[in-house]
Amino acid sequence: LVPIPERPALPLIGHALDVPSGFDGLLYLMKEAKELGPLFKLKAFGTEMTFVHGMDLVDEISDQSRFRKNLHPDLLSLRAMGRDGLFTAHNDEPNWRKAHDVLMPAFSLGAMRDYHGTMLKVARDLIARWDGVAGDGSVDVAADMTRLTFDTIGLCGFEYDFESLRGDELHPFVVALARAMMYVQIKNESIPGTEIFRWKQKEQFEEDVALMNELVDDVIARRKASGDTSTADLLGRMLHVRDEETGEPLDDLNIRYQVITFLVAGHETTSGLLSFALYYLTKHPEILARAQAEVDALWGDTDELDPQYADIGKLQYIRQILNETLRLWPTAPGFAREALEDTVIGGKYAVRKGETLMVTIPALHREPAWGDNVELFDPERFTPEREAARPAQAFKPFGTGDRACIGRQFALHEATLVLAMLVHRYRFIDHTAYELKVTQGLTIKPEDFTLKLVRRQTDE
Ligand code: MNH
Repeated sequence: LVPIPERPALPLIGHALDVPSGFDGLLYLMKEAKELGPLFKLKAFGTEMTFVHGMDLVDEISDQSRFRKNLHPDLLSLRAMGRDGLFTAHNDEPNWRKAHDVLMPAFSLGAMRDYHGTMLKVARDLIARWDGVAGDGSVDVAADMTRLTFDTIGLCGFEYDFESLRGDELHPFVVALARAMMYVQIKNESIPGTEIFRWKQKEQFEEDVALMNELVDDVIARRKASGDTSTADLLGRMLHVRDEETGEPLDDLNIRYQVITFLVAGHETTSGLLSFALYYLTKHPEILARAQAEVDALWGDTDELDPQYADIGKLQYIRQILNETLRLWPTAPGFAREALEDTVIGGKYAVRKGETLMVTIPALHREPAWGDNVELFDPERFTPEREAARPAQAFKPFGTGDRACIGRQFALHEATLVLAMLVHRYRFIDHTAYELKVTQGLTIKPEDFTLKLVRRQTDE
């Protein structure tokens, strides 16, 4: 046995002074990953955490017979909002299995057929908004992508229209959610016990959570009162599909937390993915040209697009662009695992039962299996041949095991549709000569990334 590598640490404070906050913290972890080997340990104020990114180790701790999801401190803070919703449920909480079984069919590849029309409607709202700016002002990419993904999950999941794309004011729920997420993030990065100095923010957080709960409870109550028992959307399934094991549907309180979970998990990550993808396309004209050639071949030179469900599977190169974007900047950059029993990993590192093993996904995605030029944006890495030749565990943007992302198909269908439509309709003008700057909350996205747009179709 050998100790897990770590830098020399100060007493009590540990490495806390070395680790910057926000996105610089992630860059720091990626740098340490390169220097310290396949895993390393950081300590701060009496707690310690092991970060893992070596491909073989990640593969080993993905083994469901020895390891499972770990609720790391950030997820525990998020539990104040998500409780026993899918994302923040403890592994042994009965509502996890129940909700997982009830909801899985609603996230299968085939189920995307039901959401396609709604996703398309919201994509058209975005295009109407961008058409109004094209040839003139600029758009804030990440902000508009967030509006898009939020409206999409609201409508597809619960037939609730947040109308974020059609107005300029954000819905109070969206404002409350963004502020609550910020609070959770600041809390996570602070010295334990210092919340007491942020009592005002804590009060605001409690108000925000109450507002979100009330709105969601109201949506649930109105659906129940309507007498509509269809199981076509997520809310319908949660209210009316009985779980096989217990013979019961989910209870109302749990449905509240599932709805909040989907609103949180279903928008930030996908909007970050779309924003990074547009960033890379703007910086790689030859890749953008290939993407345009793909959508033009499928749809022709019309400004009256009517993308079909079946088209999404044909957009192979757009999908490669999205995968390569998720390789470089997986928008949920970490997930954590824990051992079921005290054990040894990599044949030599002792690991205690239950301790947090945090997978630094961007570091995994830059392992030697990816070749020599890992920082290069190259969608060719995701041709079917190259994918088949590479170990599957080299790419884990959606986590692993039974707690992996349930919304993966949903995110990819939505992102493929929207990116294809945008690439088909606009040229992107990098009017600020943008240099990538990333903000990190629980997810990452490009900050202050604005584009000017020019319509490609000449028939206007
Ligand atoms: Mn998603 C879990 C990444 C889109 C709903 N998601 C996860 C995990 C990762 C992840 C990583 C595993 C976390 C962990 O192990 O602690 N998710 C993404 C990314 C995108 C994404 C990179 C988009 C790109 N996720 C979505 C969408 C939805 C969604 C869209 C819903 C519509 N995700 C979830 C839920 C879970 C999850 C719910 C928790 C699943 C479970 O534990 O059962």
